[in-house]
Amino acid sequence: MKLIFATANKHKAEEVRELLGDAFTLLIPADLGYVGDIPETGNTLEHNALEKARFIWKKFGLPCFSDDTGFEVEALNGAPGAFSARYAGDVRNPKANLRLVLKNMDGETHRVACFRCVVALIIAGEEFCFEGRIAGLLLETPRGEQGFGYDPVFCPHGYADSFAELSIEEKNKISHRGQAVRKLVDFLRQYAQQHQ
Ligand code: ITT
Repeated sequence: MKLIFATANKHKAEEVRELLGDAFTLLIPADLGYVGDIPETGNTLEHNALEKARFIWKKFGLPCFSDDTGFEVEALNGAPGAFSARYAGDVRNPKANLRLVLKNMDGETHRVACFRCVVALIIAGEEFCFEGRIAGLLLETPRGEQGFGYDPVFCPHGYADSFAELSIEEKNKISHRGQAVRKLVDFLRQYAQQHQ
């Protein structure tokens, strides 16, 4: 099955490609010649995930899905949340976002945080959402070179390593995105059987 992943984030695409395996041919908009913006204008992950998927569905009419992820810090009342990509300003700068979270959490001892991911799928014009969530602690200083975004400052509960110290395979096993994409795959397998 051919699927478009409505993302401009190469790291996400790499993780998702690993999760989908060979049963699906994964394309990103750039593979189809589209390198423009994919709008995400809402205040919630659900809104943004559906908005991104609808945009790409309208453009190409092929089964497509998107991923909207938020990093939610309890002591910041859930911020940066749906604004994770633009926390430090409209020009998306993951390093500046990470620095700003650390600055806003300076001196704070309650450091529980989570990643939440909503995957929105559109297939034959019908919309479905799948969610994944992982909780852990916000570290005081970044650690590790793998991953992307907020990974260097997030240590999942029960682990000694930050997400950026785990391999893609290890991160995928437990991550917000791993959970949501496994639900997507289960759904697509059933869907394919029912529509043979
Ligand atoms: P697309 O919308 O094109 O998919 P994006 O990077 O804008 O890509 P989001 O709106 O979901 O994606 O971004 C949320 C922000 O959270 C963004 O700054 C990412 O760097 C960060 N982020 C997303 N997933 C992450 C992960 O698994 N680990 C660490 N940071 C992540």
